[in-house]
Amino acid sequence: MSPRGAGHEDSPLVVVANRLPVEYDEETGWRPAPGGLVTAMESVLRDRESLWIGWSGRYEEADGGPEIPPPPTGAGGMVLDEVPLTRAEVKGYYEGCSNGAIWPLYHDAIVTPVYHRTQFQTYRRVNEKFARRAAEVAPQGALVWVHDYQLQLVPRMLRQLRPDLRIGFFLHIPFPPVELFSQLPWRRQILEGLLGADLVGFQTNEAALNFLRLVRRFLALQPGGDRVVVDELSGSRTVRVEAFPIGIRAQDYATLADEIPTIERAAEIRRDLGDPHTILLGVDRLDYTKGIDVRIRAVTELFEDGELDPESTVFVQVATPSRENVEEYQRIRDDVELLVSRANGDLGKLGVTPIHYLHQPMPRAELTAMYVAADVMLVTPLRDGMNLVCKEYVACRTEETGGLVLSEFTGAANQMHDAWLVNPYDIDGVKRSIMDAASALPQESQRRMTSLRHGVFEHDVERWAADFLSRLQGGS
Ligand code: ADQ
Repeated sequence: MSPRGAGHEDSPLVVVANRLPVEYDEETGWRPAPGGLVTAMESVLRDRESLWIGWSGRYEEADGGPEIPPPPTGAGGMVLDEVPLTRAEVKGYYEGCSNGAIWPLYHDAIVTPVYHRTQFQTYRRVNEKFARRAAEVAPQGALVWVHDYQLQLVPRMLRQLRPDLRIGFFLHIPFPPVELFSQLPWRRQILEGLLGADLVGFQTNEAALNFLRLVRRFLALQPGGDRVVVDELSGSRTVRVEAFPIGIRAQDYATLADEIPTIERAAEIRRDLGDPHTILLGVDRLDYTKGIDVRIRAVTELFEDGELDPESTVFVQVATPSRENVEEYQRIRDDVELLVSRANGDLGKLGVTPIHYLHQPMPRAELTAMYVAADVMLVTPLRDGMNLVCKEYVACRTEETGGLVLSEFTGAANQMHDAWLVNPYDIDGVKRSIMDAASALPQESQRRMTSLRHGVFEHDVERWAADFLSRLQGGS
């Protein structure tokens, strides 16, 4: 890999993502949108000509709607460019095709994907909108970085409109094996769409290998190593396919964790919870892929078996509301809330609540104080592209204490060998690992945490972005 930032400062950069890094609120106007992508991109967008194309979260009205100012300028002077979407487009493209079909299929079909032809037509139309917009505004010879599963057709569409651009695509979620992907009625279109890029990036090597196998199987191409040669009217073109595991701004988390108000807030959280000996913590978007139910079941059984004592251990689960218009998300919310209230009803006493459940987004500072307060972090997804929460926890453990229980089925598990790794389908195994992490000797916890922290700081998000862009620019 080339050194950070080297070799790609000169070309203008265009980011194409489903969402802009800002959203419009009728009362407060434009405000920063939640989400890690913008923080991830900030450092590479600083000091270079850049443009971000995405949807703002507001719906386009048939009559033009109320007068709303254009999005403000983003971090580092980045220009924000809004792709307007109608309510029907968001329903078909985002809620339907992206989150009802592609998201579950790419996550091991944990819930059954639902394929609707009309929703795919909307997906294609919206991808065309994004591609046309990028083609209109991208400076000559720019680098264009397209993000995620909502926009898999964009690379090819954009190449047809603007062959002068260098196009990169990064998938933030898993990419499934042949046996699963083959279900997709639009498998050819998606593979061809992605191959429109010069560089296709995944979170893990397994995902990249899955893609290469699929290209061989369904497009009859013969990848050589991480390269696929595609024949086009204008001649042949080489596409690179590689893993770029995403990281976090580790130093920012560590700095915030060490600030006095954070330390005081962490102590206050512990007091508010009744000064327990052990705090177990889960933090996720409320999504059926995250295995929130798995860890609630495991912890509940440990309380029932008497291995954990509700007088001295509490479990706090923070869940951000997510995709609330999609039916499966309403169902997982009900399931989780039923499990929590049953456990508390059966195991609690007046003044003793074994499981604290917060269904709300949380400011970064509060989340950091939670990470500082927690003795054991539970991250048990059934499948996850990477998972940033486990990296955030580790970055915040500046005293090198605490334990991480981590699902083998996260991208992060490939890097974080010193976590207590678990198969989330094996509840007894999860229970054992929770107990091992909670009762580990201080030297053992510290050995593991030191090693985990080293990895998280070494592979931070700046490095991720710089590596991707350097490769896109043509670095070897
Ligand atoms: P997500 O599925 O959203 O990301 P994750 O990587 O864990 O999952 O990121 C979640 C982010 O939301 C974290 O930064 C976390 O701090 C934040 N968050 C969670 N709960 C919160 C709360 N209650 N309040 C405020 N913030 C909260 C997708 C993929 C992942 C991949 C990332 C990045 O599914 O596999 O790691 O993109 O590529």
